[in-house]
This record gives sequence, C-alpha cells and structure tokens, in this order.
Amino acid sequence: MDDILNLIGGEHVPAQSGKWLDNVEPATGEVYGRIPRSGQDDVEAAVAAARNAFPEWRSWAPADRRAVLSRLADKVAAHAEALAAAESKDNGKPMSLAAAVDIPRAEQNFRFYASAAEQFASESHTMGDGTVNYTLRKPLGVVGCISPWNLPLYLFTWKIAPALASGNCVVAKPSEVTPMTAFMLGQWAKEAGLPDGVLNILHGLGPEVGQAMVDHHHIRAISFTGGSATGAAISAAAAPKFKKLSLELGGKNATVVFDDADFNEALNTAVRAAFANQGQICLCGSRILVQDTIYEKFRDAMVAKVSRMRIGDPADPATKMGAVVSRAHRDKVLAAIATARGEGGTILCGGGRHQPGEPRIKNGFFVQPTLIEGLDHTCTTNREEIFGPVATIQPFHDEREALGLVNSTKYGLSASVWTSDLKRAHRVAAGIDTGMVWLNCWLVRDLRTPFGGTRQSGVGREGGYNSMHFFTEPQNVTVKL
Ligand code: TXE
Repeated sequence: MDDILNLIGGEHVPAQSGKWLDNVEPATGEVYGRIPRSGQDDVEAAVAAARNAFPEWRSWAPADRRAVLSRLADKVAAHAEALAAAESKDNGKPMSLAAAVDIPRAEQNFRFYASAAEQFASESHTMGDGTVNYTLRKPLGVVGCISPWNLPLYLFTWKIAPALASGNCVVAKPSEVTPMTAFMLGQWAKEAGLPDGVLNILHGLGPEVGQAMVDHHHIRAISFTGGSATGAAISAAAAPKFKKLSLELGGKNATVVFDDADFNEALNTAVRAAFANQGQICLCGSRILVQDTIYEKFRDAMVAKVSRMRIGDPADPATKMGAVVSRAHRDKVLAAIATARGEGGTILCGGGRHQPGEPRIKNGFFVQPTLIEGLDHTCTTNREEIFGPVATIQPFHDEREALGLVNSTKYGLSASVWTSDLKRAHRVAAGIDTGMVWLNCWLVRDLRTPFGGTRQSGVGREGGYNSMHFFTEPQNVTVKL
C-alpha cells in the first residue's frame, strides 16, 4: 500500500485523528493506498508552523527565494518520469499526457515564478510639489491553496509557486482524489532548501480540512480552483472574514467554427479541445458551434475522428484516452448523457460506459467519447458543466447568432474561434463575455497573461503579476521631500 502523509513544519505526519481515506486507482477501480483524513487540528498545526516560519522567509532576498524555487523545478525535472507515472495512476489520465503536459508544466510553473521572485517590482508616483509615493508589496503571511483533481501537480504548483515567490508561507491542500504528486513534491522541499514550515501540505476531504482552512482566521487568502458550487460555498464562508479570494471555477466553453476557417486545423483542435484529459479541463470546448454552410461536413468528419479514439490502459504509453477520475465522477458523466438523451439529443457516437478488454483495467472508470447533436442552448446539457468526454455540436447561421450562443450560459471562462477573416476574428473576440479567447488555436498559454473567467467561472485572475499581486498587500508610503 502506498500511504501518504501530511507535511507540517518539515515533518511528514499522519492526521492527528489517526483517520485515513482510501486512495483509488481509476483505471483499475482498486484501492492502492491511504491518505490522512485531516481536520481542524491539522490545520492548526500547519498554520502554527507557517506563522513560525514567516518572519524568516519574508526576509529572504528575492534572489534566494528564486534559487529555492529553481531547485524545486530541478527536482520536478529530475523525477519527471516517476511523477508522470504517479499522476497517471492517481488520476486515470494517459501516462503520455502526464509526461507531455502535466509534469513539464509543473516544472515550468516553478521556473516562471522563480524568475518572478526576482523581477517583481512595485510602483512609485511623484507629485508636482516634490512629494513621492512608493508602494510596498508585502507578503500576506499565511495563505491557503486548494487545488482540484483534473491537473493535479500542474494546478497545485501554479498556486504555491507564486505564493512562495512573493514571500508567503503556505498551507496547501491537493484534491483528496489525486494527492500523490503533491505528496512526492513535499518530500523534496527540504532538500531544495525550503525552510521547515514555509510549505505545509495537508490531505483530506474538502468539507473537512478544506473548510477548516477557509475558516481559519490566520489564513489571509485562499486561492481555489474547482467546481463553481464549491467556489460559492468558499466565498460565503470567507466573505465575513474579509479574506482575499481567487476563484478559478467551471466553464461551458464554446468552439466556434466559421465556414472560412482552416477546416482540418479547426477539426483537429475541436476534437482535442473537447476530449483532452477525458474532457476534464475547465477550458475544454464542450459546445461545438459550426456555421450551417459547413455543418454537415464538419459534423461527419468529427464523428469519424471521435469514433476512432481509442480508450486504453493509461499506463500504456500508446494510450491517448484513459479513465475518468473516479466512480462517482463516471456516474455523474453517465447521468449527464442520460439527461441529454431525455432532452431529445441524438448520440452521434459514444454514449455510455466503455468496457475494456484488458483484464488489468476491466473494473476501471471509463466513458466513451460522446458527441451529441440536436440540442439547443436552453437545455441542461448545453448549460451545465459536465467535465467529462461529452460534447455537443450545433449549427449557427451568422456571426450574431454565434455570439448569442457563445454567451448563453452562466459561465464565462474561455472560447476558441476559428475563421480566416481577420476583422471578424477580432470583432467576435471582443463580443464574447469570457476571460479568455483563443483565435485559431486552443489552450496556447503564455504564463504572463491574465488567466480566469467572468460570471460563474470565477473571480480574479492568475498568471504573471496577477498572482504576485494577489499574494501581496500593497502599502503606499508618502514622502514629503
Ligand atoms: O470539485 P471540488 P469536485 C467541477 C466539475 C466537477 C465538479 C465537482 O464540474 O464535476 O466541479 O468536482 C476542495 N472548502 N470541477 O467535487 O469539490 C476539494 O477537496 C474548501 C471543475 O471534485 O470543487 C478539492 O481540493 N475546500 C474544475 C477542491 O476543493 C473544498 C476542477 C476542488 O474540489 C470544499 C475540478 C470546501 N467546502 C472540478 N469542498 C475546474 N474548474 O478546473 C471541496 N473542497
């Protein structure tokens, strides 16, 4: 059994309650380890360790913080293969995807914010009478980072790296569904030179240890990525305590294909955008909108491509589509497909559980990649996030109708627009109410840019200086010369 432990004040310890939770491998459905079922007592201990470490850590020169974060990046790089295998086992995602995307990005997050630690700067404002204002950017103290299961180490590091770079001590909680790679990272913290207590990692259930973090009066900010309903609960709990909050929540993103788009590029990317990571990325394009003049041709080509997608053992390097993250999540995705059927949708391909032939994975949580047509924008299927390998396809007539459809959900995370008309591309981008728009591409990321959504997709932006600003408090000092 692979038991994992909390990291508190530099020590690896079980939950104080002595309770454990099972850790399940989604591809086999079998328990392969245990994680501590932490609670309020563990949060108290982690916060005490973090508070204790803060005075020293905040006083480190930026170059020294850079060096530690760079060494953490080196650790990730040195253990990349083991981390990719662990991520694949814990999450069900193909090993090939974890090795190509998740783990390199975790390394990159540390490198990027190592450099930010040194390059971060604040403003000064001079007044006509010789008065000068300078603005300090002070670390907040102890901050909480709560991350989800879909991109486990990728999103865990995306939060803790800027929090540490800006001089905070961190209490972090990975998802209880995918805790392994955060645990592995914690084992290298000391070797990388992080003082004890600067990074504390707690494992356990959201409503228990996660909630205790949100409620703790010494945790000054919460950076959260996860479902919109959880984000709303965290908001409600944090508001009376006047905590800083950064919420990256769900999406119901559209891929919009005009008839002058590069057909093959649009097709290939629309398939990847809908089904990458088994459709479990907040940025996935789960609503594919295609101009009526090319609708049938595009739909048929898409069905042919999706039908050829092979589901397999995530541990097999050739596998491109693995298991969804848990039994509960598989059942949620299957229920969403049933809803689509009930709403009158036509299943063009997929539509149910995938039963693997390989004995090792015969009890795994697999769902066929599913494409659905015949549903309009008012139905539940096109309004609610499914977060699985399920997408709908709909025709639109013109730009006006396309924009109406894109903006018809309560979410506002991202959109991907395909056209070769330059003016139209920029016009449509400006008319879309989302935090991010990709023109003739999808999920191309520059880590300096603002990442986040509007409306039910969240509050605040991450990335570059946005994260450094979130994790610091500005203090203006006015000097009369
Ligand atoms: O996520 P949760 P779940 C969406 C997706 C999915 C749904 C629910 O639609 O089906 O959310 O997934 C912690 N206080 N996304 O239930 O609950 C939890 O332990 C503090 C979208 O798995 O939001 C975990 O660490 N923390 C998404 C993290 O929050 C709490 C990614 C996310 O879990 C808590 C994942 C609480 N009360 C799911 N309750 C995206 N946008 O990328 C839970 N947590």
